[in-house]
Amino acid sequence: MSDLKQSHDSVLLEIKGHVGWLTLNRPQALNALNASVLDALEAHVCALRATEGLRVVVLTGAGKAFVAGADIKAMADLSPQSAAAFAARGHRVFQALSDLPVPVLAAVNGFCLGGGCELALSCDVIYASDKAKFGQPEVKLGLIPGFGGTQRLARKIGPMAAGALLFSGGMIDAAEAKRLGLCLEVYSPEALIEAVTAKAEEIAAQAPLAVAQAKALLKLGLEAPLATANAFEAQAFGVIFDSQDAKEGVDAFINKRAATFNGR
Ligand code: DAK
Repeated sequence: MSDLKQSHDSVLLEIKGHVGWLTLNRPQALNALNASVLDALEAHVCALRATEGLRVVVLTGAGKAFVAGADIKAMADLSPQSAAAFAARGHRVFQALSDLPVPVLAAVNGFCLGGGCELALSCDVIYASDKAKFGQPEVKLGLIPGFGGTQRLARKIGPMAAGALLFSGGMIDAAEAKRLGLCLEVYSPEALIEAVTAKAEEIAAQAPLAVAQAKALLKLGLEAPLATANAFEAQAFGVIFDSQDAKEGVDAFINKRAATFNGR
């Protein structure tokens, strides 16, 4: 895959090898989510879905924030109908990101609040810098989360810890987020991107069909009864077992050589 850069100004997309990098790019507003950010994100997610050879996506923020929430100034004058439409739009874009067939990693470089926390929660794995601050401060504004926070947070860290964050609107640091399972690893700000690049490349080196199937089954299993999800796993195992990459991986192991996967 060749390297490629695309810009919709408020969100940048760069393809580096098999990895798609999305960078929220409104640092002057701490990358707050307005309609144009959602539009740009949606356009890039759509482009990523159609990108051949894509194996991983990483989402991060420019400047000192990942995303400091929905754009409070832009939201101030919305009618209830427009507010509901804005929330539905965010849900659709976040779901499209979450539904990408490749793993999506969040590299949370700073403030990760409200809609920003909800955006990170739409990713498969969250890594953070030790400067990151997480929270759902909506109740401080007289609001509730509008992009899935009341649902995805509890699924990620359990209803009690989620409730503590949702009811207080308080911020927690990256160490506390890690303790609660809201991020997986914490790095120094200087080390974050290098570390997440290494994680992304590690994933990109694995058999793409198997990785995609593992993601799909993981997500299915969060919604479906265990017996149903296990039945899907057994079925998918048979399909993957017949792939060229499975033959290559097993042959490489037996012959003590490195496997080369081609996604077929
Ligand atoms: N929206 C708009 N502008 C923001 C912003 C935000 N969420 N966060 C920061 N900014 C802007 C600041 O206003 C400031 O702009 P200027 O004054 O320079 O023009 C600039 O970014 C730099 O911010 P600060 O000067 O405040 O930076 P500090 O380091 O001093 O403070 C901070 C950082 C993150 C603690 C502070 O900026 C802050 O408290 N930000 C707001 C955090 C927050 O409450 N976020 C919103 C969470 S609620 C819904 C849809 C979605 C949602 C709800 C409903 N419906 C459709 C109804 C979700 C809502 C949320 O996300």
